[in-house]
Amino acid sequence: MKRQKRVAAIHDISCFGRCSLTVALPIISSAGIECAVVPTAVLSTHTGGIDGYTFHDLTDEIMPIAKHWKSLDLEFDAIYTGYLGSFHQLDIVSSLFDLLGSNDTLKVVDPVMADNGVLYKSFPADFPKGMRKLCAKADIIVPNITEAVLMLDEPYQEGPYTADYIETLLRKLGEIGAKQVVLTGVHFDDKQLGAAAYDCETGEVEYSFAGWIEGYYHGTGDVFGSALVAALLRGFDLPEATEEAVRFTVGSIARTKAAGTDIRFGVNFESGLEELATRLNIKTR
Ligand code: PXL
Repeated sequence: MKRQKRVAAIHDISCFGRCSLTVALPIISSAGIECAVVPTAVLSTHTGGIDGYTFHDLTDEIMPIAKHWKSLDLEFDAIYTGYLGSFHQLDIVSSLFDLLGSNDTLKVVDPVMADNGVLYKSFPADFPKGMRKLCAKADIIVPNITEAVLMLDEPYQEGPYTADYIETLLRKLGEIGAKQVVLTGVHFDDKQLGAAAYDCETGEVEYSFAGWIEGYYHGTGDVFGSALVAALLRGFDLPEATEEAVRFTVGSIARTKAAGTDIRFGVNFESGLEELATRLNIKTR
């Protein structure tokens, strides 16, 4: 039997609301991949539209956890980062990449900080500059369109977009330094929504779309990123992994919409895990 793949997922724990680690851990595990976690903070809920949340910062725990793992000679096939709450955390996670990453470690950075044209209110206006620096150390970055334009210091434009606009964005994102880019929130009309997978070396772009479901459902970026990481480690190439992540995310949104759940409570990804596991286990490398 092949050695089981191992991911280090570095996100906060939002105790309620299905995002960050409460999403990454089950999704990655369901694909048969070991998921070690570095919790960067504990919040009672995420910060997206829910007031009064508690927040306990764990920045000072990050390097001690990483150093202990290093002393155990643990190796990671991927390091996957999401919501990081401060410039200090960005710097620490950058050091963690150096400490725990090897040439064989896939570094996936989802620059979680904004959506729908606006920076989350917990971040200062210059935060995208710091996130851009971390993205430069990644192999794959997974921004949405808002995060992309903020890192490129460009104005946000509402969709629908043209292929020319998206591919120009992808090329500029490629110049940040990662080898591959997955841009989410891509739409050329109001019927389909999806993602573009871009290989910076070959310049190849592949799109994956699914039927558009109205409404802004919280945590979908983390569902998408986690499924993407899981598929990549199961041996899917970037366009294939992007397609799996789009399918899984849209399925999760559709179930949530059908149930009439509060959009702030995250999406029902749980009921899709069995199908995801079946689809991803088809390929093993
Ligand atoms: O899903 C992204 C996310 C993760 N963690 C926290 C958040 C958000 C988005 O608002 O607030 C704490």
